[in-house]
Amino acid sequence: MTAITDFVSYEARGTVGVITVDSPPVNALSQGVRAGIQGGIKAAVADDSVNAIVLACAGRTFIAGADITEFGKPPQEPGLNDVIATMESSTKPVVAAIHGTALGGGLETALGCHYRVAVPSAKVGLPEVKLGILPGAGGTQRLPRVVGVQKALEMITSGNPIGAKEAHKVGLVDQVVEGDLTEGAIAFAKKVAAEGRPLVKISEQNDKLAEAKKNPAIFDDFRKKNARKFRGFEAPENCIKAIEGAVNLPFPEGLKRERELFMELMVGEQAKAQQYFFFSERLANKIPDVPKDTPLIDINTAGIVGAGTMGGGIAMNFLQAGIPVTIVETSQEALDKGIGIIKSNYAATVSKGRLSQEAMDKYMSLLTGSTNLEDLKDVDIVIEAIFENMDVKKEVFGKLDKICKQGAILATNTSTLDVDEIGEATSRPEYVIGLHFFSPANVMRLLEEVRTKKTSPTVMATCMALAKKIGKVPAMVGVCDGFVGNRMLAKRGEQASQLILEGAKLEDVDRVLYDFGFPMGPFAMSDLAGNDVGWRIRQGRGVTSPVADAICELGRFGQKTGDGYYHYEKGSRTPQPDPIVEEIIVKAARDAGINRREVSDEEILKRCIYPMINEAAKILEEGIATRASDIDVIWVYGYGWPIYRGGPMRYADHIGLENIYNDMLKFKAEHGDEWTPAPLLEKLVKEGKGFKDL
Ligand code: TC6
Repeated sequence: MTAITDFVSYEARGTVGVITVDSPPVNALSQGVRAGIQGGIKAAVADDSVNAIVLACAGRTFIAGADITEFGKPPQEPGLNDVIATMESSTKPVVAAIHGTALGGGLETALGCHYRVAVPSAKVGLPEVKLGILPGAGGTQRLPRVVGVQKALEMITSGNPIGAKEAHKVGLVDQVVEGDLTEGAIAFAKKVAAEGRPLVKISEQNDKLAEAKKNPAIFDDFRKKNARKFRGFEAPENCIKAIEGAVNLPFPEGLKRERELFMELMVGEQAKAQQYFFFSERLANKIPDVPKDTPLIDINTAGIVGAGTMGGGIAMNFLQAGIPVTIVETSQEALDKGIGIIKSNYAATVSKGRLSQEAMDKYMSLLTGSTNLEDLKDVDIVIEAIFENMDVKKEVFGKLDKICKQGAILATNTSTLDVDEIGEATSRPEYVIGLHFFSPANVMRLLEEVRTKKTSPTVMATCMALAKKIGKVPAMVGVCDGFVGNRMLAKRGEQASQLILEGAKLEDVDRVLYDFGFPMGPFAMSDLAGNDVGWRIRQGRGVTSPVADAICELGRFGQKTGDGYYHYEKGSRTPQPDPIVEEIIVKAARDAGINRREVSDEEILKRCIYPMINEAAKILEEGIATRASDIDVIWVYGYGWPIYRGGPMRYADHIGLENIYNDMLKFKAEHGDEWTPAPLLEKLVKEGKGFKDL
C-alpha cells in the first residue's frame, strides 16, 4: 500500500488499483483528500499491472462532501473540478464504491467516475441547498444527465438523499452490491475491463436532457409548484438556474454558469447563516460538563403518562424508532380516544402514500395501552405528559418513583413548571429531567431538554443520545420560567399585543413576521394553537391581557371554533380580518388611554424581535442556555425561525448589537423600563463584540 497523502492510499489488488480515502470522521474533501484522489488516479493510470480502478472509503461512510470547515478560506489546489476532470479522463475505468453516504462533493466525485456501485444501505444526494449553496463541482450539470431533469430538480432543490435501491432504479448507481463492498467493486471493475465496456463520461451524455429541451416550461412549472417551500430562500432558485444551464448550454459553459451561480450564493448572508447553523446544531449535542465517554442507560422501552395530544405525539416518535411504548391514562375512555388518534394519524399518512400499511401495523404493534401506572414498573424511561399543574405532577412523580425500577429515567414534558421541584417529589432527583417536546410532537424536530440542579450526567447524556435516536434535535437548557424558547416567545407576544393597541393592524403584525420568514405571525399562530391555552395560563397566574382575554370571553378560541383573532370560513384555514376584533382592540386601547397611530413595518419588526434578543442575553447571562448558538437551534427547530437567518442570536450579530442597543434605548424613552438593555448586551456593545464571541 502506498500513501499518496496523509488521507489517501493506493494499492494494486490483482489487476485493479484501489484508491482508499481514510479521513475521519466523514472523509470530507479537504485539500489532502482532493490531492490524494488525484494522485491516486495518476498512480493507477501509470501502474501497468492494473487495467481498472476502484475509489473506496474507509470508516463509516463514502465521502460526505466538501470540507465545510474550509468554506470561506482561500481555496487550495487542486480544486474539486480538477480532480473530477482527472478521474473522468482516466484511460482506465474508474468505479466508485459507495457505503454510508455519498453527499455533495462526495456524490459529485462519484459522478466523475465512469461507474458506481453501492451497498443496499448507502444513501446518495446533493444536500448543498441546505447549506445555502448549490453543488459547485459539476453536480447540477452531471446529475440531470444521469437521472433526467425532473428528478435532478427534485433532488438538488430539496437536498434530500435517496437510497441505493432507488439510485439504482434511476440509473445513478450501476449495481447494488451485497456482501463486501470493496470485493464487489473490484469484481465489477474487472468485468468492465474484461468486457471492454465504455468509459462513461457523464459530461458527454446528453440524451436525458432532450425532454426538457423540448419542454422548457418544466422549470417554471417546478418553480410554481414549490413557491411556498422555497419562500425566502435564495439557493433553490440558483439551483434551478444552474440546471437550466445544463439543458441549454454545452457542458463546459454549463460548468461556468454553475460556478457563477455558486459564487453568488457563497458570498451571501444566507449561505453563511446556514453553514453556521450546520455546526450550531452539532455543537448543541455537546454539554461542557458531561464528558463524551459518559456511560449511557440502555433505553429499550418507554412509558408515557397521558394520552392527550402531546402524549400521543411523543409516543409516535418512540414507535417509529422501534421502541415499545406503554401509554397510561386515568380512564379507559381517554385511553381509547388517545390511541384512536395515534392510529388515525398513521392511517392518514398511509392514505397519502407516505407510510406503508406494514410500517403502520408494526408501529401500532409496539403500543400498549393501560389505565394502571403499575404497568410502567419495568420501562427504561417514563415521560409524563399530563396537564400543567404542579400538585398533580408531583403526585404522579411520587407514585412513579415508587413504581419504576431503579435506574429508570423519569422525565416531564412540562413547558412551564419548575423541574427541580418536580424532581424533589421523588427519592431520585438525579434521574429526573425535563423533555420538552413541541407541538405537534411527532413533527417538530426540537427537543428542549431541561436539566435540574441534580440531573446526573448519565441521564443527560442518555437523553441527548435518545433524542437523536427518535429523530429529534436536542438542546440542553436550565430551569427557569418558560425555559429558553417560551421565555423569549412571551416577550414577542407582549409586544405584538401592545402594538395592536397602539394602532398596528393585527394582520400587519402577522404579515411582517411572515415576510421575515416565520411560517405564520403570532396572532395566526395563536388561533392555530388555541387561544384558550394562553388564557388558562394567564388565569392561573392571575395576569390579564385585555384583547386576548376579551376574545376568549367571546369563546373565540381560534381555528377550532371558527373564530379567534381572525374569522375562518367553515373548513378553511385562511384567516380573514374580522371587524368585531377591531372593535375589541379599539375599545381596549381607549380604556387604556392609548392614542392610536400608524405603526411602520420596521417598528413592528424591531419591537417583536429585539425584546427576544434582549431576553436571550439574560438567559445566557443566567447560564440557562450554554451557548448563543443553542438558542438559535431552539428557535429554528422549535418555532420556525427562518434557517437562512441562522437564528435570533446570529441575526442579532448580523444587524449589529450596537444598532439593537441604540434602538432599545429609543424604545425605552418612549415606552419605559421594559426596554432596558440586558447587562450582557450592554457589555458586548461596549467591548465591540457579538454573541459569536462568547
Ligand atoms: C459540498 O459538498 C459542496 C461542494 C461544492 C464543491 C466546490 N465537512 O453529523 P455528524 C463533521 S457541501 C466537515 O454528527 P452523522 C461534523 O461536524 C457539503 N465536517 O454524524 C461532526 O463533527 P464533530 C455537502 C463535517 O453520522 C462529524 O463530522 N455535504 C462534514 O450523524 C460527524 O457528523 C453535507 O452537507 C463536512 N462536510 O451524520 C453533508 N460533515 O464530531 C453534511 C460532517 O466534531 N454531513 N462533519 O461534531 C452530514 O449530513 C452528516 O454529517 C452525515 C453523518 C450524514 C455525513
